[in-house]
Formats: sequence, structure tokens, C-alpha cells
Amino acid sequence: MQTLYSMQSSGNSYKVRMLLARLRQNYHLVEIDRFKGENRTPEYLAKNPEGRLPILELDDGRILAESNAILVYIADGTHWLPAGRFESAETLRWMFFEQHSHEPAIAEARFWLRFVRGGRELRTHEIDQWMERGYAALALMEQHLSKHDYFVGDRETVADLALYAHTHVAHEGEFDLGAFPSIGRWLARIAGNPGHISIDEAHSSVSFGLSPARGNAAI
Ligand SMILES: N[C@@H](CCC(=O)N[C@@H](CS)C(=O)NCC(=O)O)C(=O)O
Repeated sequence: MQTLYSMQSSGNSYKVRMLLARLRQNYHLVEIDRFKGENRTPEYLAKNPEGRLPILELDDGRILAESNAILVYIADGTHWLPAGRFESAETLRWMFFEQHSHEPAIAEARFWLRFVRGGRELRTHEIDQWMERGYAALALMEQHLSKHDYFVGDRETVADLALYAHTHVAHEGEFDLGAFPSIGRWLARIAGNPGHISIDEAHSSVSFGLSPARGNAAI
């Protein structure tokens, strides 16, 4: 069975857990706590020399890092990654946007302001820039979602999951989503779709034949 190395509170890990749940794919889940340095052990670095989460270990032992690459791998051949030349490139466009313009501001703010004790003081000089870049990304999403239900086409794709993961917890990075009504409706649309799981839904070995156990967020 494929193994996902993931951290419960990590948005990048959550993207992958969401897709596996939507596709009802069984997998083995290994929880790696970066706050205990579990992503820097020799064993973990042998799997991912970058020491980051998530990674997916395939049945044959090959390992894939980078959350959005993992999404593309899992989604291959399904409607989650549209087959059309333009639509598939558009899906990647939003995923690259997520990694370049969205995650580095919104996820960083959430990490330092929500999870690291003293993080605000340590990173004071970066907060204005996170806010400026984060709100610019949210404004672009709002503009798109004011005219479309989803990022590509008329149904969910991996671009929606990639962007949902950190947007739905943007308030933990002190972003106010009040001025973005279309984003609010999109978040509710995604969360209301069948098979959606929340970020704090916990599993050890995940079998979608059984009803999943619920648990608390790691932090
Ligand atoms: N671009 C990477 C980012 C991965 C990433 O930064 N993951 C965080 C957790 S959300 C992590 O592992 N941080 C630990 C570290 O950098 O030491 C992805 O999308 O997978």
C-alpha cells in the first residue's frame, strides 16, 4: 500500500489527504512531527533530503515529494486533472500560482503567527510583506471566483484542493476573508462536496471501506 508521510496541521500535507479521501484510495499514513524534528532524522532525510512534508512512498519504493506534484500523480487519469491540453495547463497554472504567490505568504504567516511561540517577534519584519502578498493572492482568487464556481472548468480539480488547503485556514495567519465573499462561497462549496475531510481528521492506516476515525489536530 502507498504510504503518505504527512503532518496533521500541515496544509501541504492536507491537500494530499483530501484528494486520497475524495478518491477513496486506501493508504498508510505516517505522521511526522516537524516540531519534534522528525523530518530531520537520518531515516526521513534518506527519503527526502529536503526534509519537507509531505512525501508519498509508492508500492515499489519510489518517493515523490512536493504536494502539488503528488496531487498530479494521484489525479492522473481522473477528472481531478483535466485531460484537455488547455485545461490541464490551466490546472497547473493555478497550482504554480499557489506555490509562488499564495503559500509563501499565507502559509508562512499561519506558521509563524499561529504555531511558533514568539514567532511574531522573530518575524516582525516579514509580516507586512506576507499581508501585502497574501491579500494580493486572495484578491486574484476573488476576481476569478466571482465569475466561476471552480478554478478550472465547472467541477473541482486538484487546483481547487491546492488552493483550498491554506485558504480555509488563512484566518490563522491573521488574514480577514470578510472582504472576499466569492472565496467564502467557494470554500463552502468545496467543504460541502461528497467525501470532503477536514484538516484535523486523523487516521493511522486509512481504509475507505471503513468509516474513518476522527481525531484532533496535532497542534
Ligand atoms: N513546496 C513544498 C513545501 C513543503 C513544506 O514546506 N512543508 C512544510 C510543512 S507544511 C515542512 O515540511 N516544513 C519543514 C521544514 O521545512 O523543515 C510542498 O508543497 O510540498
